[in-house]
Amino acid sequence: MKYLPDLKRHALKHALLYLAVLMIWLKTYLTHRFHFDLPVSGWYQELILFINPVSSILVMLGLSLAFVRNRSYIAILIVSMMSGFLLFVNMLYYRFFNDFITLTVLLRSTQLSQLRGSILDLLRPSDFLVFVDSMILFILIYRSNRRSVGVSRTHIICMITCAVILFSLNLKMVDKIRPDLLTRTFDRQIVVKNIGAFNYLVCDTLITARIKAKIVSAGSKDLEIVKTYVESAPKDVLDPKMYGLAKGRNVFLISMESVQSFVLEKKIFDQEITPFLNDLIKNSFYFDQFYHQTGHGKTSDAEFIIDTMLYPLPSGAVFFTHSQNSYYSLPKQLKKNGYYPVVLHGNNKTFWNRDQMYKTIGYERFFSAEDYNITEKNSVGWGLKDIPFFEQSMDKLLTLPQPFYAKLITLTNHHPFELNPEDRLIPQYNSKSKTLNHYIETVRYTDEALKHFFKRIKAAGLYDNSVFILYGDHYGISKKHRKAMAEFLGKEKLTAFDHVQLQQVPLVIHIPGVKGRKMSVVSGQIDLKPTILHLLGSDSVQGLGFGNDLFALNKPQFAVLRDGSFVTEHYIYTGNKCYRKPSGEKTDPVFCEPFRKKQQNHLRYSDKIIYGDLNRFLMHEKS
Ligand code: GP9
Ligand code: MN
Repeated sequence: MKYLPDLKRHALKHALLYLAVLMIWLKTYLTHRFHFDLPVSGWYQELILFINPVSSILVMLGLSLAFVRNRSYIAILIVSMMSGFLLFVNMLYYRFFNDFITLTVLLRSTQLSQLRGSILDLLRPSDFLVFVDSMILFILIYRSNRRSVGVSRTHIICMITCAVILFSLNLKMVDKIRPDLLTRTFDRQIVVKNIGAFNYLVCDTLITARIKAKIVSAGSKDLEIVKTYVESAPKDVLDPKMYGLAKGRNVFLISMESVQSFVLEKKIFDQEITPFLNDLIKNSFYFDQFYHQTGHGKTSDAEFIIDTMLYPLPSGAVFFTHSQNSYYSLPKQLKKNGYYPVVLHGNNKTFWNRDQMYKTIGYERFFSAEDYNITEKNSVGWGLKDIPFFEQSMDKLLTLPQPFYAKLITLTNHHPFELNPEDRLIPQYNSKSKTLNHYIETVRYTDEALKHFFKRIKAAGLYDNSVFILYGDHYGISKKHRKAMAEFLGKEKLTAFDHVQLQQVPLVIHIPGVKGRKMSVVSGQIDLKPTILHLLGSDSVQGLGFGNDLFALNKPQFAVLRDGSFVTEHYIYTGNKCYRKPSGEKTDPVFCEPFRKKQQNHLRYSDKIIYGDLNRFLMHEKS
């Protein structure tokens, strides 16, 4: 009780500081809630959104007070104005780009200057409310005769400590619904929703600084090492029957969400899971030993591998971490050959940082969620269903200059594999894993969507002059479901060997007018860039990379997975053990040894190219 008067005196003395915290907090929350379109559902997410601004506000105030301790009121005013400015710019930026500001964007003038042109159109009177607290504070400070109340070092330490505790609490709460949010960043919208725009700006700046430091420390000597290695590999001996076979045709590159090879040519209750694909592969080049090589970046990793002929990173999504690097990419090279490269995908454009990375990689246009008519009726699970996605994509494709290189990314067959009753086209499988049972249904739906799409393409007269490349992006059924998978595959149990084999995803290259055949060649997504370029009649593959033309007469039977496992014609290496194919028996590691060096070099040098942004030196050499 005897502390009460002390507390009261303390509160009165620091009233302005508390008032500032409250006002900045409130305006930040309200801006996040009502100006950004953040998908908040349920009280828990609402609570996270409400509390997440406090830690960053305390840090800003603490630091500002530490710098101008004898002018504490001015320090408070500066923070209030600065937070208002950041919110203001973020609101305008969000309205224009549907995305949040990062330091890279703030420092790179191109995007902000785009904004400058339409600033008047974007402004709303309510935007200025973010400066009301600064005005109130200014009046209060002006009216009082003082410019400062003593803020001790202890106060400042207390504020920063509170901020750290609050931020940790914030992350703990988020971890319950989004594990590894920061290390496995996949969507800026979701990160901002969970930690707030200020914290995001700081985290992104720190991560970017660490990445930049690595890039700066890399030199052209590193490039020489990698170059020597890559150039020492045997050159592709091209198959003259395949080279230029699809020259001048439009390219449809279709990413089939989570489709693994085990569903193809397979029946349940006497019904095919992928009837359309099963028919298509009869008239196509079908690669039945093709592996996905993705890591944390899942779909985006697959896209990265195909477009750059580099491996994704051992941790994090390269689409997020290295979207500012220089890349020799498939879209850029195709553009030089007169192609128009585009991407079509019915999800948010910020997901996997696609909006930024696609610019870097050289796409001319990205049709994302905002370009599609997405309603509750035509959506399920992650968003727009595959059939309406393909249907709406058709109208967009017809407006494109030809020849085009169009990547279409499907979505319905995404975990947790939800489907509306009317889209269930196969009886439900009856394993103990609900996930596997639902997966089979959604794969069947995606197969149907592909059938419709091909029909529409034929009707639009686009079919004959096109080439179609369909690939599974990564696994959909994780190790967790191994019991049900073993039962599905008619095995007693699944071994590490089987697990690697389950990383096979379908690759179908369909060239209308060409019969095609089954291609049993051990290969991976990394091989697609040279394959596509050669099919289109481009003989040089620009940039350093690790793939080989799938039709090359000397194609090495080799695929490296991102976890370090690898597959050769006769062996599989995983978890430091060597297995013989096809039996899966463990065998002497000496058999795998000759390929192990190659696997290590591939991953090590690919990482080196990305971490050191080595292509910039190569581009410099060439210019
Ligand atoms: C999201 C879609 C799915 O846009 O590509 O992403 P995933 O989780 O499979 O990487
Ligand atoms: Mn995916």
